[in-house]
Amino acid sequence: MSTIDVLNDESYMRLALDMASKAQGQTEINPVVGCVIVREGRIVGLGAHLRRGEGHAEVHALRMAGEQAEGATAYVTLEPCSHHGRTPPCCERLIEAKVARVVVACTDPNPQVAGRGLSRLREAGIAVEVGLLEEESLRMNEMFNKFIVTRMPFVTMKSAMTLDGKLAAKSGDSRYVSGPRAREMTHTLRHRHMGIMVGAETAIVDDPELSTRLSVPAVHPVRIVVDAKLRLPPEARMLREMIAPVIVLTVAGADPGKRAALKAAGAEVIDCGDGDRVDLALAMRKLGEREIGSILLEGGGKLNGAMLELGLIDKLLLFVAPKVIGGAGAPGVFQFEGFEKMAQAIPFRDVQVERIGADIFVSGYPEYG
Ligand code: AOF
Ligand code: ZN
Repeated sequence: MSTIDVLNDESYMRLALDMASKAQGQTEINPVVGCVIVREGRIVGLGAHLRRGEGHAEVHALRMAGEQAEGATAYVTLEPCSHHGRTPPCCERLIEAKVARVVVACTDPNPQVAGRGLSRLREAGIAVEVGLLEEESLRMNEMFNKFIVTRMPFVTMKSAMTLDGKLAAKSGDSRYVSGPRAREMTHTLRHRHMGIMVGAETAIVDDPELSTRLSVPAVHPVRIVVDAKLRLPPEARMLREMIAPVIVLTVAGADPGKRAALKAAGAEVIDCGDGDRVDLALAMRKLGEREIGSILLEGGGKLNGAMLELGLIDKLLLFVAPKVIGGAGAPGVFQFEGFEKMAQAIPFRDVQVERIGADIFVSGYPEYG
């Protein structure tokens, strides 16, 4: 931002987006939404949706504005809702408050809303404008946008690899591949996702807690382990530290004794198919049914490869550490059958590159053919 933040529609919408962005990770499957109400050159109300089941952004902002909402402009990062969900429709609240103008960043993809909120406001004679900072708002809610339409969790794969594509040394040692700033970002990502998923191999070798550790308190995701053979020991650290639920994804034929032991240790064990391997597409559907709307996938290489091969990864975040570890047996970041021809490679779109401390940070969205 420059020294003088010129006041205009965009600057008020940016304030609403900033408020929304800080609530990422605390609204479960709900979107993050911010609202700013301005009348005659003064901000008279501010609000953000902070928790599922509680007030929407507009409701908080309108309550603060009180009678000053009459004739005011409301800036909202998402189309005001038109449905009776856990809370009554926001568009009716805006109409009752006699707001004159509503500026919206993007429409709500929720099939129960999808434009109805906007038409309701227009019918009531309110001036409605849509599309201001739309890209930012869409990106901020990319996980909600997928889940609300497909009921499948949005999967962000995050990994750290060496320049030669390795997750660890041949001994299995992986502390640490990337630098401290990259690791802080990882913990912020854990806060922002409802689940964190690893393979049994990683869970056994690293014995991770899979918690969110930041300099401020943060939300811990549900810990999910893909474990067809139920190799996760009941005394694993994540089961000893019950800071959040543990879900073990397995198959119908898994050993009943091990199943009972994991359950006794506090894990929820979910069957995903009756083959030798966990049916990952079915697993995603079952997690979606449990309203786990977003998952941070933190590998290993086999799970990353399998998820990519099945088209189940929505977004990739990769820290590339400027070092080479070598070793034919050292695990690679994506392990799967692979393709014969370079032309068959899975391309990524909207790729961005940044330096994070000493590391190179690459993000992008896989495009499945
Ligand atoms: C808004 N403002 O601040 C939010 C909206 O279960 P409910 O009642 O909270 O409804 C959730 C749905 O409402 C959610 O799927 C999305 O369509 C919309 N979220 N709408 O006008 C808000 N959080
Ligand atoms: Zn609403």
